Amino acid sequence: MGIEKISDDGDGKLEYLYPPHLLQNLDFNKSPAIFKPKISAVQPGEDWMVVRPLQKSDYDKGFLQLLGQLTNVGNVTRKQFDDRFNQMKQSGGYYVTVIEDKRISKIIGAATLTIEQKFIHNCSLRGRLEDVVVNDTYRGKQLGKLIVVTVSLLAQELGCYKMSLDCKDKLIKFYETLGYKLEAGNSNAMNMRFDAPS
Ligand code: 16G
Repeated sequence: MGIEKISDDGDGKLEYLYPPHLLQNLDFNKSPAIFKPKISAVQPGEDWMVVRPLQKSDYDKGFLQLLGQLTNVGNVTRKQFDDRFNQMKQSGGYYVTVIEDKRISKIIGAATLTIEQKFIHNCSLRGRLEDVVVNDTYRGKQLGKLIVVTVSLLAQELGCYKMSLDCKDKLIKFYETLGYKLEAGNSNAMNMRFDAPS
C-alpha cells in the first residue's frame, strides 16, 4: 500500500474557509425548489460529487477557471489567492461553497453567501448570493439548483432576515423557481462601475 497523504495538511491546503458541519443539517424540504430526483448538500446524487466549503487547494482544482465562466477573473497568483482566502476567513461572513468532481479533482460548481451585519431589523443579518457558476458540461445534474439552494438555506440557518441577488435578466425565471422574487416597486439592481467597462 502506498503512503496515505490525505490527512497530512501541514501547509493548510485542506483547511476549510468555514466549518463544513454547517452544510450537514440543511433541511432541503424548506426550499420551494423541486429536485427530481431528490438530492441535497449531503447527498448530491452521485458518490463522486461533494458539496463543501472552499479550500486553498481549490486553486489547483480549477476554481478560478470556473469563475472565469462567469466574468473576468484576471491572473490571480497562488499568493493572492491564499491571502484573499485568509482575509475572508479572518473577517468572517464569507461562505464560498463549491461542488467537486472527486474523480478528477475539479471544481464544477460554486456559489458564495456573503453576510452583512445590520443595525436595522433589530441588528439583523442580510445575505447576498454571489458568484454562482456551474460547469455546463454537467448539465442535467441539477447542480445550479443544488448550489444555490445550499447557500440560501445556509443563510436562513445563520439567521439572515433576507437573501438578495442580482443576475442577468434571462436567469430571473430560474431564481424564481428557487424562491427568489422580484418585489413590486423594489426590483431594481443598480450599479456604479469603477472598473474599466468590459
Ligand atoms: C452576477 C453574479 C454576481 C457576480 C456578477 C459578476 C449571481 C447571482 N450574480 O451578477 O454575483 O459578482 O455577476 O459580474 O451569481 P460583473 O463582473 O459584471 O460584476
